[in-house]
Amino acid sequence: NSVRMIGVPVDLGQEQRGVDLGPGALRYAGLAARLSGLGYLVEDMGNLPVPVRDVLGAEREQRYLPSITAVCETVYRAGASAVAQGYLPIFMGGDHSMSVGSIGGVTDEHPAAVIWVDAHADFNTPQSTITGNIHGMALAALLGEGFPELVDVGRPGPKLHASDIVIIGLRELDPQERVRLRESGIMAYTMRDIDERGMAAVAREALGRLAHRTRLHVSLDLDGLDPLEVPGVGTTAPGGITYREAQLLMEIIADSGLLSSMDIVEINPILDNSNRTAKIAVELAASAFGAAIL
Ligand code: DIR
Ligand code: MN
Ligand code: MN
Ligand code: MN
Repeated sequence: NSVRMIGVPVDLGQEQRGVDLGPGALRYAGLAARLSGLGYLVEDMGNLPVPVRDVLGAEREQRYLPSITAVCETVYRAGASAVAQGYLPIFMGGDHSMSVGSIGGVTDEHPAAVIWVDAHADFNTPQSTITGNIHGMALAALLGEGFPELVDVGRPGPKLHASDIVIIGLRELDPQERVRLRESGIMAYTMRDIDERGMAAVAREALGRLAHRTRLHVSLDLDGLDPLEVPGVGTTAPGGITYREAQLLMEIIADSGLLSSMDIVEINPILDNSNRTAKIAVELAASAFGAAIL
C-alpha cells in the first residue's frame, strides 16, 4: 500500500495568518516516518502551488474566490491522479477550502463516503455566511450549493449526496447555516451526541450510515478537537472532541478497512504551542491508517 502526501498551503479561505504553514508542521511532526513505520510506502509530492495572500490585494473583496478556485482545481487533479495511480492520498492543508478540490478529486472516478470531523459544518453559502470566509462554505459547495465556480471544480456539479456524509464533533453553526443543515438531510453527530452516547457508538453508527460506499474519505479539521488539547487552530470552539475520543474514532475507522484518502486541515503553527497540534494530527492519521497499541 502506498500513501502520497500532498501539501496545500492555502490560507485564503479564512482570515488568520499562519494556516499556510500546516504542511511544514505535519512534515516536522514526522508524518512520513510514522506512516512508513506502519509498512506503507510513503511518497511526499511536496506542496502544490498556492498564491501568497500578500500579493493578491485586488482579490480581497472577492474573498479570494478566483485563487481558491484555481487552487482547488490543482488539488482536484493531484487527488484524481493519486487515486488513479493506486495511492492513498493525504492532503495536508491549509484551510478547509481545499477540501472542495481534494474530495472532488478522490471521487473523480468512483464515489466515496465522507466523515467530516469539525466543530463547524462548513455549510454556508454566500447568502447565509456571516464572515464571508470560503472555508465555511466547503461542504455546501461539494453538495452543489453556493459559488458556481466552486461547485464546478474539476467536473461540473455536486460531488457528494447528503447521504454520503456524516459530520462528527459539531458545536458551532451560524443561524441560517443551522437551518440549511437541518433541511439538507446530512447526518451530524454533535458534541451532545458524543457526550450522551460515547464516541464508540457514534463512530460505529456513522460507519453504518455510510455502508453503501466502499471508499471512505476522512476530512479532519483540527478545530473539531478541544482547543485545550490542540491550541494551534484559527477558529477555536470550546468543548470539543478529546484526544482519546479522536483516537478511538480513528481506530474504528481503521477497523472498517475502507479508508481511501484523508484531509488534515486548519493547523495553524503560529497559534500553536511547540507544534503540538501537528503532532496530535500525526498520531490521529497513524491510527486511521492502522496503528494499534497492541
Ligand atoms: C463560520 C466558521 N461558520 C464561518 N467556520 C469555520 O466563517 O462560516 N469553519 N471556522 O471551519
Ligand atoms: Mn472546517
Ligand atoms: Mn472548523
Ligand atoms: Mn475552520
